[in-house]
Amino acid sequence: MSEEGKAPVVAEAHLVDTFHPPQKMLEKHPSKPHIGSIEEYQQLYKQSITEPEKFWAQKARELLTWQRDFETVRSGTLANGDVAWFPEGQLNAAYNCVDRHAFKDPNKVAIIYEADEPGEGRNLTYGELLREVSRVSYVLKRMGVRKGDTVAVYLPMIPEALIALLAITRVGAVHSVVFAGFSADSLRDRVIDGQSKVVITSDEGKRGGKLIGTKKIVDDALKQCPDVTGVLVFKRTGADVPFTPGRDLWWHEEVQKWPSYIAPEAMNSEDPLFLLYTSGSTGKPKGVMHTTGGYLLGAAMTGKYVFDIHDGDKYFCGGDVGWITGHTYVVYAPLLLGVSTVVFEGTPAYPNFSRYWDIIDQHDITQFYVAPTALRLLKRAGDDFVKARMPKLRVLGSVGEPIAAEVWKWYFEVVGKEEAHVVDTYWQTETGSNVITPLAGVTPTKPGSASLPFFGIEPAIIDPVSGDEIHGNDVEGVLAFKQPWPSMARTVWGAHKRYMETYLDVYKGYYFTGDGAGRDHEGFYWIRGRVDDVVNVSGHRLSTAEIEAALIEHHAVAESAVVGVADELTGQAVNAFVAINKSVEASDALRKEFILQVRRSIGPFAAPKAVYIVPDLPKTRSGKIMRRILRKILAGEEDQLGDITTLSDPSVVDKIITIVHEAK
Ligand code: 6R9
Repeated sequence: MSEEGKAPVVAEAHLVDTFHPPQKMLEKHPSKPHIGSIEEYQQLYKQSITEPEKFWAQKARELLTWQRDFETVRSGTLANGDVAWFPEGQLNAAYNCVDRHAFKDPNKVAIIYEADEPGEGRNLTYGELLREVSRVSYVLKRMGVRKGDTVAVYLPMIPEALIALLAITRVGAVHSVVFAGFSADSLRDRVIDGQSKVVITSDEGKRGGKLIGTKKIVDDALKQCPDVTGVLVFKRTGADVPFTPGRDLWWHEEVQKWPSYIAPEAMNSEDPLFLLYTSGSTGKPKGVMHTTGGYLLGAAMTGKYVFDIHDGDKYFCGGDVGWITGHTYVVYAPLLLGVSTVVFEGTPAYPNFSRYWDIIDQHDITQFYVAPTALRLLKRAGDDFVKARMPKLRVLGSVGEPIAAEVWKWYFEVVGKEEAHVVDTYWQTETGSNVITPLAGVTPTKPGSASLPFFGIEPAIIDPVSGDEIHGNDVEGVLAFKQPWPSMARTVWGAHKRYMETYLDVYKGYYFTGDGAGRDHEGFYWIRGRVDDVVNVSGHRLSTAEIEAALIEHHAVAESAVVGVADELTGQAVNAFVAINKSVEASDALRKEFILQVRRSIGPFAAPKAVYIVPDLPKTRSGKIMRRILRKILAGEEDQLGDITTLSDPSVVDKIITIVHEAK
């Protein structure tokens, strides 16, 4: 540990180290961080909370290009669920991400494509991006896509995914990306719920040397989507895939027919920009809706201040465009700021565990952003794989789940060589962009803490029992926000009531995150994880209810209960308890079938790591499944089950304990 990297231990009471932005990071900086000091952050933060309209109006005009200026900065309230930002303003997302940079410097690299096979990638300049986006915009129009229509995107991580998104926004349509690891059933549900008319996909995908039959999955899904009139197919591998005449079109054939420029559609600031489906604690996935002006401002602001993006930077976010991290930090933040963004098709383990570091080294990457699950995997693989020098790397971001102190330190010392600032960024699909996070080059950090609120975010720790806000420091509770911020989700598609119930009615006047959190004696925030039935596997949000619903579809399943358990590699893992129908026999084959059922119904990433076939589930007399008891049993804490006499049949507990022990 170098002296520059480490400050004296301030947080003595908590025995945690505080790390200041490393001196070497500041030395290799092309100029200096956008914000000069922690005091400057504090002053600006205060302004963003006490004079939010003044603060955001200035930032919105500085970072975005408006076709029509706004008059009102913000209207509506959290309590009413009718928040709007810059309502009279008009702008276009693709114009802001592409045109304005292409006009200034068409030869600047916009996309660095790293294909699955090393060496097979290519670069796309802003000029090329503008031409590609324009041509695809024409194709979409020709396919009948109009302003306000939804277009589903089911693509691997290739430049065409970004081109597709930008073309959709250019014509004023709404993108709804479905992660290309979702099953046909999940895709079908999202296409139907989002009312998508057109789907954009590829013949196949390629990841970690394996092929993924994306077109086939789309074909399966669309058997039950009569409203989809067109499918645009990008040829990625050249595989022989079935084509439905009148519905399917080849991307490469269509784009040739159109000119290389089309004017962007002027959109109202509050027009929807995209839907992104995410798991909640109950029922089917929610189509979280983001609007144009506010979302783009959140992306640009956090790109600029959290990652300290400067002109000429090369930004690499390892997230998939199927998740919010890919939306905001592969596509929007870097392109809004006019820098180069890496689109990485592969995995961190292919062809070996050095892949990320080789990419960073080869392309002189300045900022890298990834989930702790990948870091745990790479840390376990061994330090020998981190041979690359990575001389330009200044910022190392973490996202999606809490990062353990040992992993944080490994990231800082072994990957960053103590020359890069680690930023642990807390946020959600619904928040649109980072909300509690250090600012690179500015905020002192403590491993495991997401540190301090971003501009405009006024956090509150709430007592979950009384519902009252707990003031002061050194407190624990659930995390909520007191003020609306520009990039917050505006609704759940077609289910505004659900939006209100999930986020805004829980504690009136606050936005409820669903996470537990603590605020330490210095005002730093520590995210404790979900307080609802959401499991976080490798940074993927999964709903236990959704997995249970998938299991129930199997004819042998009478009832099931799914819980998340701590897992060394994936953070949490899914474990399922299944009570089977009397007529069937428990067997390993049946357990495999249950796993397959979840893979088929949701996607491979949701598959339970363990399935326990049990005679019955622990239930209260009113029939509520006591998942808490199952969690305790899995954690080996059978002595802490509490009072089980209120169960309808307390004897099942011992039987379940025996089954779990035998399986382990
Ligand atoms: C961006 C993203 C959101 C949930 C969130 C929380 C967890 C995200 C975190 C974190 C601890 C961090 N989470 N970032 N927990 N530290 N830095 O992941 O969005 O997929 O919607 O998940 O992820 O539990 O509520 P999303």
